[in-house]
Amino acid sequence: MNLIYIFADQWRRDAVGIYNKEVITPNIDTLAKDGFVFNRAYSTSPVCSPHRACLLTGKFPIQNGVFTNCKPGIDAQLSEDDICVSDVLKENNYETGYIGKWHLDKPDGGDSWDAYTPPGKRRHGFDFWYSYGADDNHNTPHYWNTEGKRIDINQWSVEHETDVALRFLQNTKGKFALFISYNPPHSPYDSAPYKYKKLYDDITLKENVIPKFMHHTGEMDKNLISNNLEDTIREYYGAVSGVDDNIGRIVGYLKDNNLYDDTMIVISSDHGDMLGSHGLMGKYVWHEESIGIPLIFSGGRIGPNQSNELIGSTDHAPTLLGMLGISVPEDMQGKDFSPLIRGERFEGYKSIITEGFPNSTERIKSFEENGENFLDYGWRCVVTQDYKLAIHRGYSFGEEKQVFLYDIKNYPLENKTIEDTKKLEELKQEMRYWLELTSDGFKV
Ligand SMILES: [Ca+2]
Repeated sequence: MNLIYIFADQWRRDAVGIYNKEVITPNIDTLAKDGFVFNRAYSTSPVCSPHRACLLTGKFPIQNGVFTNCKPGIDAQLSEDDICVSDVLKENNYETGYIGKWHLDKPDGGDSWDAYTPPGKRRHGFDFWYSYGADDNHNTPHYWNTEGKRIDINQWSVEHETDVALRFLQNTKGKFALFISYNPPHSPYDSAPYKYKKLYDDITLKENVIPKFMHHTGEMDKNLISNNLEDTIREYYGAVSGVDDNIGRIVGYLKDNNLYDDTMIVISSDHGDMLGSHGLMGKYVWHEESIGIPLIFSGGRIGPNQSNELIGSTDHAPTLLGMLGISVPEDMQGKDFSPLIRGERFEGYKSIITEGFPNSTERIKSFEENGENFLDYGWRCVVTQDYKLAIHRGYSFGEEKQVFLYDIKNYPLENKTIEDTKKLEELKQEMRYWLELTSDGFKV
């Protein structure tokens, strides 16, 4: 079976038509209807590079070393030595390809977050390469190709990357595994073609929206200074509809060329976007809008079915390999959910963990100057079917510890916390389980 893994950046779970009728995603809705839908997929560390490293290595941030975004001054990047799902696919004779945002290498210097990933080990088994590090100019994107040559383009990145993906598919000779990493609907929100934004008229704001528009890490949101939230959400949903339209082109190609039944198509994202909920924008926080992501397995004669099992970022790689009948490397920490997708006996998780760490050189320094390991701080959150516990020990040294216990079954908008000593202790115990498993020095 072939694999096409498509993920879009900053695309929250409830910005998909199957969860929110206001969002127009007919192609994804059809994949979902025919395929296997995870209703409770979570980003294990809801920010670009950490999710991506978890996705490819099947390991948690403390194990793979990517605790925050790869950016100037931060010592974090995907290790050459970690075995990624793509290394395993190449070893198993797949024609491998990566298109779009990578964001797993240290920047080349200066203020830019962008990075060139040279051919060789840093590409982790991906032979066909059409990618860049981090850059949000969605209408003037650039890429480095297989040979390492830089290419500059004047076209919406999602359309262009789909053109490149279709060319990849036309040129494949054997079984293939293609990863497509779209940057939109990531901000700046106003960059998708107008034909998509104009699909949206009245927008319903979620009841937990508070017009403050900060990032959880403390910065004001730059994208909202000259804009209003309704218009921003129109643009965000428009970008999602544009992603859907282009996913439709790929599915159409597979169907027209009798490849659909032999190709597993996975649709997902790296994390969500708060879009004003709880007064926040962006991600890097434990609320559902930030950590909840779409996850759909379709094509390849998969489904139809859906599940409320809890699944995290580290589980994608083992599950992809399981679905393709390839054994999972022993050091991948995630779980293979393929038995569940195939309808076989399966035992899921009682809870999953999601994590955020101090994210700037100044903040990291504040811990080091006080003899503390910064990786023991930030926040951890465990989610069960009905409850959520978040403990925040601060992004800088000396911040007061905060504890938030939510009843997400009865108050899914998380606009109130509950007090329940027994439940709190039960979830703390779950958190301790994950901290021990991941050799995490965070104190509950
Ligand atoms: Ca991201």
